[in-house]
Amino acid sequence: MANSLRKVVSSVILDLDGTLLNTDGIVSDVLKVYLVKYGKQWEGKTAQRIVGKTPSEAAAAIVEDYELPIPTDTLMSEIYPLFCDQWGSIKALPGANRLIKHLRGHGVKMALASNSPRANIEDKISYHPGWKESFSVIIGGDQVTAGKPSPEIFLEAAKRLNSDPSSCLVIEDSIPGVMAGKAAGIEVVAVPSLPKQSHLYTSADEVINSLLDLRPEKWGLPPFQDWIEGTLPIEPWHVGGPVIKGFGRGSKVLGIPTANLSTEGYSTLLSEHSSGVYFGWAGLSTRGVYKMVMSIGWNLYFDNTEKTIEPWLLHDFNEDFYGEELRLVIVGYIRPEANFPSLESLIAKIHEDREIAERALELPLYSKCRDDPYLKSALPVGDSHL
Ligand code: ADP
Ligand code: RBF
Ligand code: MG
Repeated sequence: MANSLRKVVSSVILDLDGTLLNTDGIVSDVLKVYLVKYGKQWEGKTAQRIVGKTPSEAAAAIVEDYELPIPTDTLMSEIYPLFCDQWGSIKALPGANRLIKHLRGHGVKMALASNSPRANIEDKISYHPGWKESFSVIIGGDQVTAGKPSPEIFLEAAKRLNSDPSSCLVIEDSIPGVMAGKAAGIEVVAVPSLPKQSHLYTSADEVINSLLDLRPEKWGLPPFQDWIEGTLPIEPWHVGGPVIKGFGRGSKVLGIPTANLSTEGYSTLLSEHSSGVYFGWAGLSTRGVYKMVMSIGWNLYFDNTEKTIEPWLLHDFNEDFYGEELRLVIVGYIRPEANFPSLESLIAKIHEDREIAERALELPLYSKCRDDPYLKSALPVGDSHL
């Protein structure tokens, strides 16, 4: 926090795309298809140039980057219907529903302030039950004279909430959004939507990895009550496939083997989950069901180029099991992925994670998921002694 005299926040102003909604996936899906028409190929790095911009600024950046032979207006009118078709399939980001429910339940005033046009905001949130009613103020980029990074949209939101900027908190994923919030004199928590970007967010009061890591009490807001013994229960999700050779450094470098799955089949699933340390149950087709702790992400210490899942099965196998079907039921979250200064500190932290997971998985809330049929279906028929 910028100063030690803590201000008490009474209102929260949220950005929509990239903060509450996983819009980035849709943007790249649409552009991938659209650019083919002009004989161009979508490059992931363009995402960095358009995140947080107004539609016309984003369109101008695309025309420039891909040297398209059309004016910005043409691009906008051609691409708009493609976006409209996608709005129903934009998923809420991890922790978004939880945060909205929490703040609403505690009577914290909430505004939505987005660079996208008001009508589009309404369309997008209409697919998410309870969202529209939770915001007493909604402002689109077309309702102010200048979008973010201008502070105007946040100042207007604060005004309509009847709150002084000093008693507001802005939550934003983009750099223009963070700049706008700071220029408005508001404290800003940044949740970067693009990976490995946190060093660019120096003007934010705090940078967190995902909404799951927000600690409202740091801002004088009511704390979440759902953490249990160092873990956060999540809606269980499944992933599985044959165990493949990964990076080969788990057992060798860390003394902690991690059973890799091929990322090919589940890159979309992975993009829907924040990087970080999770835990749950692992079923191995010819063996049984085991406790499991894992990392999702780029494993910053090793700086992978791909987001991976690396589950450590909490059992001594004394052998490899490549090719075997592995099923995971992920039930809880422990912490964000961190960049450790030394191998020793990384290893120590992973062992702490293991202890937290081992203990938590005894709680009825988590232990009942051991019976998930998804795990059983990977096991040999009639194997009931497990
Ligand atoms: P790689 O990722 O290249 O497979 P690792 O050094 O990470 O190499 O070792 C992981 C492999 O070790 C797994 O694929 C599995 O076959 C084996 N293994 C043995 N014990 C475990 C365990 N407890 N958890 C995960 N994998 C294990
Ligand atoms: N790697 C990191 O760089 N940062 C982490 O915070 C991190 N947390 C991990 C937590 C668990 C429970 C496990 C099993 C691994 C974690 N790793 C982390 C990844 C570790 O570096 C990974 O096992 C190697 O990449 C081996 O391939
Ligand atoms: Mg591995």
